Amino acid sequence: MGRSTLRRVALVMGVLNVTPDSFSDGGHHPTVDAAVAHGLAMAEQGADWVDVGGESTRPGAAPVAEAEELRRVVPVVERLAGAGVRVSVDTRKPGVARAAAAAGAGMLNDVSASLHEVAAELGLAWVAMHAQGDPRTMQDDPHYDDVVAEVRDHLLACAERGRAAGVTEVWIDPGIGFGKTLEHNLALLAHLPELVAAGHPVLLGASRKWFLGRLLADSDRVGAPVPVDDRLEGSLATATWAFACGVQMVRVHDVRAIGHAASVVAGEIEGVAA
Ligand code: HH2
Repeated sequence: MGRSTLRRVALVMGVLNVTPDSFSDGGHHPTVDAAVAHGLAMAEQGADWVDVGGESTRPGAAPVAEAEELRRVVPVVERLAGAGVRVSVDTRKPGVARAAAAAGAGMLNDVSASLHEVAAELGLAWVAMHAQGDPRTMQDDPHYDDVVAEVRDHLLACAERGRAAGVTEVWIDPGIGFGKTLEHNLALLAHLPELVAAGHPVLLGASRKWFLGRLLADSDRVGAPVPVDDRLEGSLATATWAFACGVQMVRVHDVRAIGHAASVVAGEIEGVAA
């Protein structure tokens, strides 16, 4: 009997927020043990990376002190990396990036797109994400003349800075929901192929975000956005679209379902043995 293996050519990053207030999984993992168990479960379900964050960057979120972010993040990174999981750290603080790298993280997910020198010094892959403004106020009145061109140009400039600083693996991310209206998010999604064509691997984080709640509510003809735990179809649709556009990794909460979608849209059969 022939045997073949399905290999995914698009990657899945599982979200692990060790925070009390993240918009989707805030407070879900109140202890190190609970967070580690969820990270291991996501790896088991097929997450290629587990992204550990200790500071919410949802709209309106207040900043977290470095000591508190370290306390939340480092033990979880250490245990997951020790178990062989590829760990990314979602932080805007050089000190947290350094401690996470020492604990075994291999990627710096940087929503401030400013830590290229730290990533280079630590030998970490670096995700440069676009954001307009600070989480506390970024959704007050976001404005662009041409959101697609401005986001792309900003990310290309960041990527060049990263390369010049010596980062060997630079990812770019349009930052869905970070200082963007529903229309801005949809324009960025519609033009993903142009971002992919810019020549750097693209990461997309649309999972369970507010704009999906809004679109799903419109589809259901109800007023209030669909609740955060009920946005799977939207997360699946955006991930599938992203893979079809050539996006190389999606950052998601629902790892198993999105991994299945990745296998269908971006799977490759290899190794057919006799
Ligand atoms: N979105 C969030 C956090 N980090 N990183 C990247 N690269 N891209 C994203 O789109 C992105 C991100 C926000 O989502 P989440 O972590 O689920 O929530 P919170 O910020 O409330 O912790």
